[in-house]
Amino acid sequence: MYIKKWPKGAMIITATILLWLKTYIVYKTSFDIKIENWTQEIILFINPLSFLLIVFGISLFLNVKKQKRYLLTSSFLLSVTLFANVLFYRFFNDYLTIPVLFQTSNLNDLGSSFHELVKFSDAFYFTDFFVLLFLFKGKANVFTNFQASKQERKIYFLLACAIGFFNLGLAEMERPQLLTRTFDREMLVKNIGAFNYQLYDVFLQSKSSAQRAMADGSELVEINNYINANYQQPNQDLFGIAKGKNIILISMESMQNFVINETVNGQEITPFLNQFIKESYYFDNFYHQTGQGKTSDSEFIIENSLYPLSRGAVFFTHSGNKYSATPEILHNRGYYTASMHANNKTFWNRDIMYDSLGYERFYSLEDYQVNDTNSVGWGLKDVDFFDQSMRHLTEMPQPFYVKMITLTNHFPFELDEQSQSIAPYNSEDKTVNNYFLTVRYTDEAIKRFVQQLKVNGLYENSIIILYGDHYGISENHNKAMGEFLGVEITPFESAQLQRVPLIIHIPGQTGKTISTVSGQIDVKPTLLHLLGIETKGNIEFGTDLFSKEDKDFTVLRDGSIITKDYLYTKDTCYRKDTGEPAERINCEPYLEKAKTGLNYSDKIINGDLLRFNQGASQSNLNPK
Ligand code: GP9
Ligand code: MN
Repeated sequence: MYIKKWPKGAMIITATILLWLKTYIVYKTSFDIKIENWTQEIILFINPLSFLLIVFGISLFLNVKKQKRYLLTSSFLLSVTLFANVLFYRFFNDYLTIPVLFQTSNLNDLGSSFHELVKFSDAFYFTDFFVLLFLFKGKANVFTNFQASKQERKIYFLLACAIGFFNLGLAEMERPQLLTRTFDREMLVKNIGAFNYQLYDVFLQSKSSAQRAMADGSELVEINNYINANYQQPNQDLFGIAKGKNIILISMESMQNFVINETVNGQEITPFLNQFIKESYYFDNFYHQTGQGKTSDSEFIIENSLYPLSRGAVFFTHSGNKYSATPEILHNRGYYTASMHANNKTFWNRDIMYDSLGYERFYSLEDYQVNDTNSVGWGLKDVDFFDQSMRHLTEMPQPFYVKMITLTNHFPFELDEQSQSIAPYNSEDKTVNNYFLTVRYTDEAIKRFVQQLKVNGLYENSIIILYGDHYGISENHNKAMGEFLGVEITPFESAQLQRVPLIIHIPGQTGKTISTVSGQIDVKPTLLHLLGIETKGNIEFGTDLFSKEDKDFTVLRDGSIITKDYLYTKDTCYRKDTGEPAERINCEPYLEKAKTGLNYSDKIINGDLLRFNQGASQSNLNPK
């Protein structure tokens, strides 16, 4: 059979076109990339091209024999990278970063979630590779062997770079300062493409490693000035009101604020919390500020009053740093400190990080009896978790500071039928439907726990702080969420949905709802002041929530800003009362402040700057 050979160079072009088109199809089908105009669509379409041309172009330097092997291998590896991003996105609604890749212990534990994520049809993600394999190795070998001349290579790479610069130029027009403000991975992928993004991430990783090596304490002067300028006086009526009391901090998995005082099919979703907030301080404008580190980020923010990182989980990337976290401060003041969470102790690198945070004891999976009947989804059910934890609580020395992390209300929100006490929501979205069931279940578990605290005589001498760790319903579920809430989920609504409940119960205090705009970053100074510990001089980015000074400003990790009257997200300033876009100038004053705060916090973490600050903070002093 005579096969007509394709022109020289066709090999690279075929490999490029196949992967290029696939990448674009994956963008459109597997990621939720919002496109607002034609320029953005063009950017999205062309953004894989220059990268692929350059990578595949390397084959022009190889001898004829090695070219095919090189093209096949690189095409396969790039497809794997893309597919890994697809899987990661399904679960986290976010793109991969190198630090996250090394969190293999977490990936192992994904367990039940993993089955939900990988489908048989996923083999389609490699179609282009099989086509390439067939063209290269099959009988139909249509390619001419070709050794490029110096001149040809020059023209080729000049062209590839020109396409790259054209792409960057368009992107810079659409999104000024794209590379300097990388809080938002979606923007990056949308503008420079999934592959360049991954490359850029390698650059960021090396930069952060270099930062620690180069740091000396001098940056702290400037940071301290910023922090002192933002310090807020404690409320004297409440300062020290909880002195010597036990602290029970409960992290409520994926608990968003919209479920509070809300019903599904006419039934309350959180009947207990709705009661409990009446006898507690309840903050209904409180935002989570987590990034890729999810639960661990929330723990980090709450106990350090520092922002988490914009990529990766601090618990992994900087667990060896020096911190001055709440458990350490309280331990130095005679408290017994423990964390309780019925999951593998290595998940989120907790076993290592907890030492740096000052925990004396971590009650992890091995301290709980977990079997088929008392577990569901991610592991031990919340009711059993609290039951078993109670035994540890009653035996430990007082005063104690204990953090308890719930788990049942975790994606994909599985729950056995006997434990369901309300009917699911009725929409096309299974995740949203089931979310209410597990929230309702966790509410019940907390109710029983509080009853047990009373029975065991711990209720009256303990401060109970409940907070939602991060969102549970991602933007993948906007349609069903929109139905439930009766509004269209715009970027404005999405940002508002990042509110999580914060409930502080102080024995003897009557309840009050506080609507100040605030975030997880504010919990540490608030708690320390309640305990009568001064925080002036501490390196913390939050402020006391009970302070009488004006606050009403919070920053999310993606750079979104919420103030009393305005909300800034995805490069747009909105009026809060109407949700309509407002003049950018209204948000402008906060933008600079937010950026400075996030940058300083990053500097502290990347440079491990607190190691230069030993003994400086008052609250860290050991009074003994
Ligand atoms: C795992 C639990 C859940 O230990 O904290 O983690 P998440 O996926 O929510 O970060
Ligand atoms: Mn979580």
